[in-house]
Amino acid sequence: MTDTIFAPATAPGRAALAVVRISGPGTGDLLTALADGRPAPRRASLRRLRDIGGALIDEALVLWFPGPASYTGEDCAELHLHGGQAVVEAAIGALSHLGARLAEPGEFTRRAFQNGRLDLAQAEAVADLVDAETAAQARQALDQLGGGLSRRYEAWRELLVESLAGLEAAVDFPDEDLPEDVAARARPHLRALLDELEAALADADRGRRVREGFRIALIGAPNAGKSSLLNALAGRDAAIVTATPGTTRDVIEIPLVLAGYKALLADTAGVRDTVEVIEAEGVRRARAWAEDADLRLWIVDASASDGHWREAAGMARPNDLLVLNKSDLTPGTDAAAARAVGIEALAVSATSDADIAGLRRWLEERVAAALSGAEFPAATRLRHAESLKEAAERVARALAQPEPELAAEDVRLAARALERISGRLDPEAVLDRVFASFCIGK
Ligand SMILES: Nc1nc2c(ncn2[C@@H]2O[C@H](COP(=O)(O)OP(=O)(O)OP(=O)(O)O)[C@@H](O)[C@H]2O)c(=O)[nH]1
Ligand SMILES: [Mg+2]
Repeated sequence: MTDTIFAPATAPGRAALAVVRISGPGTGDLLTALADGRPAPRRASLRRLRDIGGALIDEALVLWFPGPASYTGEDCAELHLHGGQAVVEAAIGALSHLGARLAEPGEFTRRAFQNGRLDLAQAEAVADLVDAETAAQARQALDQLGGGLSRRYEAWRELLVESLAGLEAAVDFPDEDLPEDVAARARPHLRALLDELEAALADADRGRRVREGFRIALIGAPNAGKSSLLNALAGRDAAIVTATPGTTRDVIEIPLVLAGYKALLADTAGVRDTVEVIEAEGVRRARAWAEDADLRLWIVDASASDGHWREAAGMARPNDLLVLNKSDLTPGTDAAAARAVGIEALAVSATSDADIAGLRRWLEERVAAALSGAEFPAATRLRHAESLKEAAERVARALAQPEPELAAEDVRLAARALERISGRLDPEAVLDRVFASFCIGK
Protein backbone atom coordinates (compact mmCIF):
# COMPACT_ATOMS: atom_id res chain seq x y z
CA MET A 1 0.00 0.00 0.00
CA THR A 2 1.14 3.53 -0.76
CA ASP A 3 2.62 5.57 2.07
CA THR A 4 1.02 8.75 3.20
CA ILE A 5 3.53 11.56 2.82
CA PHE A 6 3.79 15.12 4.03
CA ALA A 7 6.16 18.05 3.56
CA PRO A 8 6.31 21.77 4.12
CA ALA A 9 5.46 23.35 0.75
CA THR A 10 6.80 26.79 1.71
CA ALA A 11 10.41 27.80 2.34
CA PRO A 12 11.72 27.61 5.92
CA GLY A 13 12.29 30.82 7.86
CA ARG A 14 10.15 33.47 9.50
CA ALA A 15 7.00 34.11 7.47
CA ALA A 16 3.34 34.95 7.99
CA LEU A 17 2.19 31.57 6.77
CA ALA A 18 3.59 28.10 6.18
CA VAL A 19 1.82 25.46 4.11
CA VAL A 20 2.21 21.77 4.92
CA ARG A 21 0.98 19.40 2.25
CA ILE A 22 -0.21 15.81 2.79
CA SER A 23 -0.94 13.08 0.21
CA GLY A 24 -1.85 9.41 0.38
CA PRO A 25 -4.59 7.03 1.48
CA GLY A 26 -4.17 7.91 5.17
CA THR A 27 -4.82 11.64 4.65
CA GLY A 28 -8.47 11.55 5.73
CA ASP A 29 -7.63 9.72 8.96
CA LEU A 30 -4.82 12.17 9.67
CA LEU A 31 -7.26 15.08 9.40
CA THR A 32 -9.73 13.29 11.67
CA ALA A 33 -7.04 12.85 14.32
CA LEU A 34 -5.38 16.23 13.90
CA ALA A 35 -8.20 18.60 12.95
CA ASP A 36 -11.16 16.84 14.51
CA GLY A 37 -12.59 15.63 11.23
CA ARG A 38 -12.39 16.28 7.51
CA PRO A 39 -13.68 19.62 6.36
CA ALA A 40 -15.92 19.93 3.28
CA PRO A 41 -13.91 19.10 0.13
CA ARG A 42 -11.95 21.95 -1.51
CA ARG A 43 -13.14 24.57 0.99
CA ALA A 44 -10.97 26.43 3.45
CA SER A 45 -12.08 25.74 7.04
CA LEU A 46 -10.63 27.20 10.18
CA ARG A 47 -9.67 24.40 12.57
CA ARG A 48 -7.83 23.93 15.84
CA LEU A 49 -5.01 21.44 15.26
CA ARG A 50 -4.04 19.27 18.23
CA ASP A 51 -1.29 16.68 18.68
CA ILE A 52 -1.88 13.15 20.04
CA GLY A 53 -1.63 14.39 23.64
CA GLY A 54 -4.30 17.02 22.95
CA ALA A 55 -1.95 20.01 23.05
CA LEU A 56 -2.88 22.86 20.71
CA ILE A 57 -0.52 23.15 17.71
CA ASP A 58 -2.14 26.03 15.85
CA GLU A 59 -5.38 27.52 14.68
CA ALA A 60 -5.10 26.96 10.96
CA LEU A 61 -6.91 26.83 7.63
CA VAL A 62 -7.37 23.23 6.54
CA LEU A 63 -8.11 22.17 2.96
CA TRP A 64 -9.26 18.67 2.05
CA PHE A 65 -8.89 17.42 -1.55
CA PRO A 66 -10.30 13.90 -1.88
CA GLY A 67 -8.75 11.93 -4.78
CA PRO A 68 -8.74 11.39 -7.66
CA ALA A 69 -9.46 15.05 -8.52
CA SER A 70 -6.44 16.31 -6.56
CA TYR A 71 -2.90 17.36 -7.50
CA THR A 72 -1.43 13.90 -6.95
CA GLY A 73 -4.60 11.98 -7.78
CA GLU A 74 -4.61 10.64 -4.20
CA ASP A 75 -6.40 11.99 -1.16
CA CYS A 76 -4.58 15.24 -0.32
CA ALA A 77 -4.74 18.01 2.24
CA GLU A 78 -3.09 21.34 2.97
CA LEU A 79 -2.55 22.90 6.36
CA HIS A 80 -2.11 26.68 6.19
CA LEU A 81 -0.30 27.30 9.45
CA HIS A 82 1.13 30.39 11.08
CA GLY A 83 4.66 30.62 9.71
CA GLY A 84 6.69 30.21 12.88
CA GLN A 85 9.36 27.50 12.95
CA ALA A 86 7.95 26.01 16.19
CA VAL A 87 4.42 25.73 14.77
CA VAL A 88 5.64 23.99 11.61
CA GLU A 89 7.82 21.60 13.62
CA ALA A 90 4.93 20.72 15.95
CA ALA A 91 2.62 19.99 13.00
CA ILE A 92 5.25 17.87 11.27
CA GLY A 93 6.00 16.03 14.53
CA ALA A 94 2.30 15.22 14.97
CA LEU A 95 2.01 13.95 11.38
CA SER A 96 4.94 11.56 11.77
CA HIS A 97 3.57 10.38 15.14
CA LEU A 98 0.37 9.51 13.33
CA GLY A 99 2.29 7.32 10.86
CA ALA A 100 2.90 9.56 7.84
CA ARG A 101 6.42 10.09 6.52
CA LEU A 102 8.32 13.08 5.19
CA ALA A 103 8.12 13.19 1.38
CA GLU A 104 11.21 12.86 -0.80
CA PRO A 105 12.09 15.72 -3.17
CA GLY A 106 9.59 15.85 -6.01
CA GLU A 107 7.50 13.01 -4.59
CA PHE A 108 4.15 14.80 -4.84
CA THR A 109 4.70 15.56 -8.53
CA ARG A 110 6.05 12.08 -9.11
CA ARG A 111 2.81 10.65 -7.73
CA ALA A 112 0.84 13.06 -9.92
CA PHE A 113 2.72 11.63 -12.94
CA GLN A 114 2.23 8.02 -11.84
CA ASN A 115 -1.48 8.62 -11.40
CA GLY A 116 -1.78 10.21 -14.83
CA ARG A 117 -2.49 13.74 -13.56
CA LEU A 118 0.51 15.13 -15.46
CA ASP A 119 2.76 13.78 -18.17
CA LEU A 120 6.52 13.86 -17.84
CA ALA A 121 6.98 17.16 -19.70
CA GLN A 122 4.34 18.80 -17.49
CA ALA A 123 6.02 17.41 -14.38
CA GLU A 124 9.27 19.00 -15.58
CA ALA A 125 7.41 22.26 -16.09
CA VAL A 126 6.34 22.27 -12.44
CA ALA A 127 10.02 22.21 -11.47
CA ASP A 128 10.83 24.92 -14.03
CA LEU A 129 8.07 27.19 -12.79
CA VAL A 130 9.24 26.86 -9.20
CA ASP A 131 12.79 27.75 -10.35
CA ALA A 132 11.76 30.55 -12.72
CA GLU A 133 13.67 33.80 -12.09
CA THR A 134 12.60 35.74 -15.16
CA ALA A 135 9.28 36.49 -16.81
CA ALA A 136 10.34 34.56 -19.91
CA GLN A 137 11.19 31.44 -17.88
CA ALA A 138 7.83 31.61 -16.15
CA ARG A 139 5.91 32.05 -19.43
CA GLN A 140 7.67 29.11 -21.01
CA ALA A 141 7.12 26.86 -17.99
CA LEU A 142 3.43 27.81 -17.78
CA ASP A 143 2.91 26.95 -21.43
CA GLN A 144 4.59 23.59 -20.88
CA LEU A 145 2.56 22.97 -17.72
CA GLY A 146 -0.64 23.73 -19.60
CA GLY A 147 0.30 20.96 -22.02
CA GLY A 148 1.49 23.18 -24.89
CA LEU A 149 4.63 21.18 -25.48
CA SER A 150 2.95 17.81 -24.89
CA ARG A 151 0.21 18.62 -27.42
CA ARG A 152 2.75 19.23 -30.17
CA TYR A 153 4.50 15.95 -29.45
CA GLU A 154 1.19 14.15 -29.28
CA ALA A 155 0.10 15.57 -32.67
CA TRP A 156 3.38 14.40 -34.24
CA ARG A 157 3.05 11.02 -32.63
CA GLU A 158 -0.48 10.62 -33.99
CA LEU A 159 0.76 11.39 -37.50
CA LEU A 160 3.37 8.69 -37.07
CA VAL A 161 0.83 6.18 -35.81
CA GLU A 162 -1.40 6.90 -38.82
CA SER A 163 1.49 6.42 -41.23
CA LEU A 164 2.37 3.23 -39.42
CA ALA A 165 -1.15 1.95 -39.86
CA GLY A 166 -0.76 2.44 -43.63
CA LEU A 167 2.63 0.76 -43.77
CA GLU A 168 1.51 -2.17 -41.67
CA ALA A 169 -1.57 -2.74 -43.78
CA ALA A 170 0.74 -2.97 -46.80
CA VAL A 171 2.86 -5.54 -44.97
CA ASP A 172 -0.01 -7.62 -43.58
CA PHE A 173 -2.19 -7.65 -46.67
CA PRO A 174 0.23 -7.49 -49.62
CA ASP A 175 -2.04 -9.45 -51.98
CA GLU A 176 -5.28 -7.76 -51.07
CA ASP A 177 -6.95 -5.29 -53.37
CA LEU A 178 -6.40 -2.28 -51.20
CA PRO A 179 -8.20 0.77 -52.57
CA GLU A 180 -4.87 2.46 -53.25
CA ASP A 181 -1.27 2.04 -52.33
CA VAL A 182 -1.47 2.80 -48.62
CA ALA A 183 2.29 2.66 -48.13
CA ALA A 184 2.81 5.32 -50.78
CA ARG A 185 0.10 7.39 -49.17
CA ALA A 186 2.08 7.53 -45.92
CA ARG A 187 5.11 9.15 -47.55
CA PRO A 188 3.91 12.73 -48.07
CA HIS A 189 2.76 12.78 -44.44
CA LEU A 190 6.12 11.56 -43.25
CA ARG A 191 7.92 14.11 -45.41
CA ALA A 192 5.84 16.98 -44.01
CA LEU A 193 6.42 15.69 -40.50
CA LEU A 194 10.17 15.49 -41.07
CA ASP A 195 10.17 19.18 -42.06
CA GLU A 196 8.35 20.05 -38.85
CA LEU A 197 10.65 17.94 -36.70
CA GLU A 198 13.71 19.51 -38.31
CA ALA A 199 12.36 23.02 -37.80
CA ALA A 200 11.64 22.20 -34.14
CA LEU A 201 15.12 20.78 -33.75
CA ALA A 202 16.70 23.91 -35.24
CA ASP A 203 14.75 25.89 -32.64
CA ALA A 204 15.44 23.48 -29.75
CA ASP A 205 18.29 25.54 -28.33
CA ARG A 206 16.02 28.51 -27.75
CA GLY A 207 13.93 26.74 -25.13
CA ARG A 208 17.01 25.57 -23.28
CA ARG A 209 18.54 29.05 -23.36
CA VAL A 210 15.38 30.57 -21.90
CA ARG A 211 15.42 27.97 -19.14
CA GLU A 212 19.15 27.81 -18.39
CA GLY A 213 20.31 31.29 -19.42
CA PHE A 214 21.85 32.84 -22.54
CA ARG A 215 25.62 32.50 -22.22
CA ILE A 216 27.78 35.55 -22.94
CA ALA A 217 31.59 35.34 -22.68
CA LEU A 218 33.91 38.28 -22.18
CA ILE A 219 37.12 37.27 -23.87
CA GLY A 220 40.32 39.03 -24.95
CA ALA A 221 43.94 39.81 -24.19
CA PRO A 222 45.12 40.44 -20.60
CA ASN A 223 44.43 43.92 -19.24
CA ALA A 224 41.89 44.82 -21.94
CA GLY A 225 39.31 45.57 -19.25
CA LYS A 226 37.16 42.40 -19.23
CA SER A 227 36.76 42.34 -15.45
CA SER A 228 36.06 46.10 -15.37
CA LEU A 229 33.25 45.64 -17.92
CA LEU A 230 31.80 42.66 -16.04
CA ASN A 231 31.70 44.67 -12.83
CA ALA A 232 30.12 47.64 -14.60
CA LEU A 233 27.42 45.47 -16.20
CA ALA A 234 26.75 43.60 -12.96
CA GLY A 235 26.69 46.80 -10.93
CA ARG A 236 29.03 45.40 -8.28
CA ASP A 237 32.65 44.46 -7.71
CA ALA A 238 32.34 40.78 -8.59
CA ALA A 239 35.79 40.36 -10.19
CA ILE A 240 39.21 41.66 -9.14
CA VAL A 241 40.51 44.51 -11.30
CA THR A 242 44.21 45.48 -11.22
CA ALA A 243 46.66 47.07 -13.63
CA THR A 244 48.64 43.80 -13.68
CA PRO A 245 48.00 41.72 -16.83
CA GLY A 246 46.88 38.19 -15.96
CA THR A 247 44.77 39.12 -12.92
CA THR A 248 41.75 36.90 -13.66
CA ARG A 249 42.34 33.13 -13.64
CA ASP A 250 39.03 31.46 -12.97
CA VAL A 251 35.86 31.91 -15.01
CA ILE A 252 33.55 34.21 -13.05
CA GLU A 253 29.88 33.77 -13.96
CA ILE A 254 27.32 36.43 -13.13
CA PRO A 255 23.58 36.01 -13.71
CA LEU A 256 21.95 39.01 -15.39
CA VAL A 257 18.39 39.72 -16.49
CA LEU A 258 18.44 41.15 -20.01
CA ALA A 259 15.16 42.16 -21.68
CA GLY A 260 13.29 39.81 -19.33
CA TYR A 261 15.52 36.84 -20.15
CA LYS A 262 18.07 35.15 -17.96
CA ALA A 263 21.66 35.57 -19.13
CA LEU A 264 24.97 34.35 -17.75
CA LEU A 265 27.86 36.74 -18.23
CA ALA A 266 31.32 35.23 -17.80
CA ASP A 267 34.58 37.04 -17.15
CA THR A 268 37.56 34.97 -18.22
CA ALA A 269 41.36 34.97 -18.01
CA GLY A 270 43.11 37.16 -20.57
CA VAL A 271 44.23 34.96 -23.44
CA ARG A 272 47.99 34.89 -24.04
CA ASP A 273 50.80 32.34 -24.30
CA THR A 274 52.12 31.65 -20.86
CA VAL A 275 54.27 29.04 -19.13
CA GLU A 276 52.75 29.86 -15.75
CA VAL A 277 50.70 26.76 -14.80
CA ILE A 278 47.76 28.45 -13.06
CA GLU A 279 47.35 31.11 -15.71
CA ALA A 280 47.65 28.52 -18.49
CA GLU A 281 44.77 26.58 -16.93
CA GLY A 282 42.80 29.83 -16.73
CA VAL A 283 43.40 30.44 -20.44
CA ARG A 284 42.26 26.91 -21.26
CA ARG A 285 39.02 27.44 -19.30
CA ALA A 286 38.49 30.83 -20.92
CA ARG A 287 38.73 29.31 -24.38
CA ALA A 288 36.42 26.40 -23.48
CA TRP A 289 33.73 28.68 -22.01
CA ALA A 290 33.92 31.07 -24.96
CA GLU A 291 33.69 28.16 -27.38
CA ASP A 292 30.36 27.02 -25.90
CA ALA A 293 28.93 30.49 -25.34
CA ASP A 294 25.96 31.79 -27.33
CA LEU A 295 27.69 35.13 -27.81
CA ARG A 296 31.28 36.32 -27.40
CA LEU A 297 32.29 39.87 -26.58
CA TRP A 298 35.85 40.34 -27.81
CA ILE A 299 37.31 42.96 -25.50
CA VAL A 300 40.15 45.02 -26.96
CA ASP A 301 42.19 47.82 -25.42
CA ALA A 302 41.39 50.56 -27.94
CA SER A 303 44.30 52.69 -26.73
CA ALA A 304 46.77 49.94 -27.65
CA SER A 305 48.21 49.27 -31.07
CA ASP A 306 45.97 48.60 -34.04
CA GLY A 307 46.99 44.94 -34.28
CA HIS A 308 44.93 43.89 -31.27
CA TRP A 309 41.50 44.40 -32.67
CA ARG A 310 42.37 42.90 -36.03
CA GLU A 311 43.49 39.74 -34.26
CA ALA A 312 40.26 39.60 -32.22
CA ALA A 313 38.15 40.34 -35.29
CA GLY A 314 39.87 37.43 -37.04
CA MET A 315 38.74 35.02 -34.32
CA ALA A 316 35.21 36.37 -33.85
CA ARG A 317 32.20 34.49 -35.22
CA PRO A 318 29.67 36.30 -37.41
CA ASN A 319 27.34 37.42 -34.60
CA ASP A 320 29.99 38.30 -32.01
CA LEU A 321 30.72 41.84 -30.88
CA LEU A 322 34.06 43.62 -30.81
CA VAL A 323 34.16 45.90 -27.76
CA LEU A 324 36.79 48.63 -28.12
CA ASN A 325 37.34 49.47 -24.48
CA LYS A 326 39.29 52.35 -22.89
CA SER A 327 38.02 54.71 -25.56
CA ASP A 328 38.39 57.49 -22.95
CA LEU A 329 42.17 57.24 -23.51
CA THR A 330 43.65 58.29 -26.85
CA PRO A 331 41.68 56.09 -29.23
CA GLY A 332 43.98 53.94 -31.29
CA THR A 333 41.20 52.15 -33.13
CA ASP A 334 38.18 53.29 -34.98
CA ALA A 335 34.96 51.30 -34.57
CA ALA A 336 34.13 52.20 -38.16
CA ALA A 337 37.30 50.48 -39.34
CA ALA A 338 36.26 47.30 -37.52
CA ARG A 339 32.77 47.44 -39.01
CA ALA A 340 34.37 47.87 -42.42
CA VAL A 341 35.91 44.42 -42.10
CA GLY A 342 32.48 42.99 -41.36
CA ILE A 343 32.40 42.74 -37.59
CA GLU A 344 30.03 44.62 -35.36
CA ALA A 345 31.95 46.96 -33.04
CA LEU A 346 31.19 49.28 -30.16
CA ALA A 347 33.63 51.81 -28.68
CA VAL A 348 33.15 52.13 -24.91
CA SER A 349 34.83 53.06 -21.69
CA ALA A 350 34.26 50.82 -18.68
CA THR A 351 34.27 54.01 -16.60
CA SER A 352 31.38 55.67 -18.45
CA ASP A 353 27.84 54.95 -17.22
CA ALA A 354 26.41 56.06 -20.56
CA ASP A 355 28.66 53.65 -22.47
CA ILE A 356 27.76 50.76 -20.17
CA ALA A 357 24.07 51.55 -20.62
CA GLY A 358 24.66 51.49 -24.39
CA LEU A 359 26.44 48.14 -24.20
CA ARG A 360 23.62 46.78 -22.07
CA ARG A 361 21.02 47.93 -24.61
CA TRP A 362 22.99 46.22 -27.36
CA LEU A 363 23.06 42.99 -25.33
CA GLU A 364 19.34 43.23 -24.58
CA GLU A 365 18.50 43.56 -28.26
CA ARG A 366 20.71 40.62 -29.11
CA VAL A 367 19.30 38.36 -26.39
CA ALA A 368 15.70 39.27 -27.23
CA ALA A 369 16.33 38.61 -30.92
CA ALA A 370 17.86 35.22 -30.14
CA LEU A 371 15.28 34.02 -27.62
CA SER A 372 11.95 35.55 -28.54
CA GLY A 373 9.66 33.87 -31.04
CA ALA A 374 6.06 33.71 -32.19
CA GLU A 375 5.54 30.40 -30.45
CA PHE A 376 7.06 28.47 -27.60
CA PRO A 377 9.84 26.09 -28.56
CA ALA A 378 9.17 22.36 -28.74
CA ALA A 379 12.10 21.50 -26.50
CA THR A 380 13.22 23.06 -23.24
CA ARG A 381 15.69 20.41 -22.12
CA LEU A 382 18.46 18.36 -23.63
CA ARG A 383 16.29 15.25 -23.07
CA HIS A 384 13.59 16.68 -25.35
CA ALA A 385 16.09 17.73 -28.01
CA GLU A 386 17.66 14.28 -28.02
CA SER A 387 14.32 12.53 -28.50
CA LEU A 388 13.39 15.02 -31.20
CA LYS A 389 16.68 14.33 -32.98
CA GLU A 390 16.15 10.60 -32.80
CA ALA A 391 12.61 10.90 -34.13
CA ALA A 392 13.79 13.06 -37.06
CA GLU A 393 16.56 10.59 -37.89
CA ARG A 394 14.14 7.67 -37.82
CA VAL A 395 11.62 9.42 -40.06
CA ALA A 396 14.40 10.31 -42.52
CA ARG A 397 15.44 6.65 -42.61
CA ALA A 398 11.87 5.47 -43.07
CA LEU A 399 11.53 7.77 -46.08
CA ALA A 400 14.71 6.37 -47.63
CA GLN A 401 13.46 2.81 -47.09
CA PRO A 402 11.67 1.15 -50.05
CA GLU A 403 10.51 -1.90 -48.02
CA PRO A 404 7.29 -1.05 -46.14
CA GLU A 405 8.22 -3.54 -43.43
CA LEU A 406 11.54 -1.81 -42.65
CA ALA A 407 10.03 1.65 -43.01
CA ALA A 408 7.35 0.65 -40.49
CA GLU A 409 10.03 -0.30 -37.98
CA ASP A 410 11.68 3.12 -38.27
CA VAL A 411 8.34 4.89 -37.95
CA ARG A 412 7.57 2.82 -34.85
CA LEU A 413 10.90 3.81 -33.30
CA ALA A 414 10.29 7.48 -34.18
CA ALA A 415 6.95 7.36 -32.35
CA ARG A 416 8.64 5.72 -29.39
CA ALA A 417 11.26 8.49 -29.27
CA LEU A 418 8.46 11.08 -29.03
CA GLU A 419 6.59 9.03 -26.43
CA ARG A 420 9.64 9.13 -24.22
CA ILE A 421 9.14 12.88 -23.83
CA SER A 422 5.68 12.55 -22.33
CA GLY A 423 6.76 9.37 -20.54
CA ARG A 424 4.20 7.09 -22.13
CA LEU A 425 4.26 4.17 -24.55
CA ASP A 426 1.23 2.48 -26.05
CA PRO A 427 1.88 0.03 -28.93
CA GLU A 428 -1.76 -1.20 -28.82
CA ALA A 429 -2.83 2.07 -30.39
CA VAL A 430 -1.09 1.09 -33.62
CA LEU A 431 -3.16 -2.08 -34.05
CA ASP A 432 -6.36 -0.27 -33.17
CA ARG A 433 -5.76 2.19 -35.95
CA VAL A 434 -4.97 -0.40 -38.59
CA PHE A 435 -8.46 -1.83 -38.18
CA ALA A 436 -10.22 1.42 -37.59
CA SER A 437 -8.95 3.30 -40.62
CA PHE A 438 -9.05 0.51 -43.23
CA CYS A 439 -12.18 -1.42 -43.85
CA ILE A 440 -10.61 -4.66 -45.08
CA GLY A 441 -13.87 -6.48 -44.58
CA LYS A 442 -12.69 -9.99 -43.74
N1 LIG B 1 41.15 54.38 -18.64
C1 LIG B 1 40.55 53.22 -18.60
N2 LIG B 1 41.07 52.20 -17.88
C2 LIG B 1 40.44 51.03 -17.86
C3 LIG B 1 39.21 50.82 -18.55
N3 LIG B 1 38.84 49.56 -18.35
C4 LIG B 1 39.75 48.96 -17.56
N4 LIG B 1 40.73 49.85 -17.26
C5 LIG B 1 41.94 49.58 -16.46
O1 LIG B 1 42.68 48.57 -17.12
C6 LIG B 1 43.30 47.71 -16.15
C7 LIG B 1 42.94 46.27 -16.41
O2 LIG B 1 41.58 46.10 -16.18
P1 LIG B 1 40.92 44.70 -15.90
O3 LIG B 1 39.44 44.89 -15.91
O4 LIG B 1 41.52 44.05 -14.72
O5 LIG B 1 41.37 43.94 -17.23
P2 LIG B 1 41.16 42.40 -17.59
O6 LIG B 1 40.91 42.34 -19.05
O7 LIG B 1 40.17 41.77 -16.71
O8 LIG B 1 42.59 41.81 -17.31
P3 LIG B 1 43.05 40.31 -16.96
O9 LIG B 1 42.18 39.80 -15.89
O10 LIG B 1 44.44 40.47 -16.55
O11 LIG B 1 42.94 39.55 -18.24
C8 LIG B 1 42.88 48.22 -14.79
O12 LIG B 1 43.87 49.06 -14.27
C9 LIG B 1 41.61 49.01 -15.10
O13 LIG B 1 41.36 50.03 -14.15
C10 LIG B 1 38.68 51.94 -19.31
O14 LIG B 1 37.64 51.86 -19.95
N5 LIG B 1 39.38 53.09 -19.28
MG1 LIG C 1 40.27 40.24 -15.41
